[in-house]
Amino acid sequence: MKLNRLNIPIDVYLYRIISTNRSAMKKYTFLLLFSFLIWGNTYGQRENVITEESKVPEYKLPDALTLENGRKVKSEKVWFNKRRPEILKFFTTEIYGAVPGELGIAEVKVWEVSDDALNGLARRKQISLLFRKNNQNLEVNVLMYLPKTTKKVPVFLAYNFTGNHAVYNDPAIRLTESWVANNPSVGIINNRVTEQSRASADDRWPVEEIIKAGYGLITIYYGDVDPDKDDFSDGIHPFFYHEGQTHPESNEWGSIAAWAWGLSRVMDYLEKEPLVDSKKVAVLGHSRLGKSALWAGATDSRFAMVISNESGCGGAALSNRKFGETVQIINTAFPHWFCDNFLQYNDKEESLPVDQQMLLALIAPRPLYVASAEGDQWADPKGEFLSAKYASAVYELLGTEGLPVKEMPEINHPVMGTIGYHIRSGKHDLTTYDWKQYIRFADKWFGGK
Ligand code: GTR
Repeated sequence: MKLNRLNIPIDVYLYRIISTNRSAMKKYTFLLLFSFLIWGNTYGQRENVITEESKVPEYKLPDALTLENGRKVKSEKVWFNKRRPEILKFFTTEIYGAVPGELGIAEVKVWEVSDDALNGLARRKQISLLFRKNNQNLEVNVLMYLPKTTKKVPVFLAYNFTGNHAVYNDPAIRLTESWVANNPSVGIINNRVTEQSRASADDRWPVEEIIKAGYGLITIYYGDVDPDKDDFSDGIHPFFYHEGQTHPESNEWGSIAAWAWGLSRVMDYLEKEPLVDSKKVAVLGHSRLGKSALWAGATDSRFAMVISNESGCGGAALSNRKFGETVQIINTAFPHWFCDNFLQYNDKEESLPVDQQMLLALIAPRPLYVASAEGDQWADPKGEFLSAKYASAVYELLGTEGLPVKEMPEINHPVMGTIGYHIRSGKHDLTTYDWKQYIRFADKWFGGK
């Protein structure tokens, strides 16, 4: 991904133009590209993006272990019965948005099962989960690579960004037919993928290593559930509209909550899948999909482990530090990710009664891994670390260690308690180094092969 000198992905700026004004984009491509590059480079100064630690404002974090009525939480019972529901309610109605109803899987279509994937090393299974309501249909394609054993296997469940066919060089993987953001360099044209798109993201998915370590990989394209554009007429949202409605209510779900909902529906399926140990599902996501994985872990305790890879603002990073991407910036660039109520907190992070350490605390006492990258200052690595550190108070109350260190570890020195953390060298990405740590973490908590 191309970055400017503030490490702000340029796709943030181009994204909105591509998705909202495609004909203008075609006509003025070069002019737009040029002006947006300039904009990207000066954005930091114009918007006062904080990129130095000395500029971080003083802040006082809301306390996960103090009830709204001011009393301290001192027992597991008060945490689970009172405080956790308070926090969950706030995140639900003011940040990510509530799912407006229930909708189960109408049908599971099995496309194929093969025992001969990865040169005989793995099983491959491709299915679709079909959702139906009021003449509307949604198809979520699930790709599974599983170790060949007679036992049910632990798995990593993760969304991919451009379609299942992009994760591995395997001609048997079905090409997605969903809308995908244009990227001619990997053959995505007119929002449709082509043969050229195969394996275009395979550097993010070390499938063979995952299988050899004894884990399955289950992946879905996030756009199957909700295409990533500021358009609430497609994806899962319209399934729940009352007559005449075209947009969720201000306390109802944005796209992150929709993607988290999709992960839970895959979990519904996995509970019935004989090849998978549904008690050992680690939900993982990178960046915006890391935000979704965290929200899925917070709202659905069936996920036994949660892994946030560089999820940043609205994910693991503390909002009150206002370092790198802020609430205002994210709500402006991606107005569809959160619920509309969240707009009230633009540039008013200090008025939030929660911060993101409390999102992490909702996952306690389940194992949680937060990862940062040195070159990803936009996501505020220190804010991600501090969030994991402060969430530990809840883990400790629940009788488990949380993060095993108090200071931020050195680059490429992972630490692993019930909460794991690393900051690696390199840029904003999901790398084999990251996966190696997640496999070690899963070995620690799921018991290895
Ligand atoms: C960026 C956005 C981040 C992060 C990232 C990604 O453009 O500012 O919050 O989610 O996208 O998903 O790659």
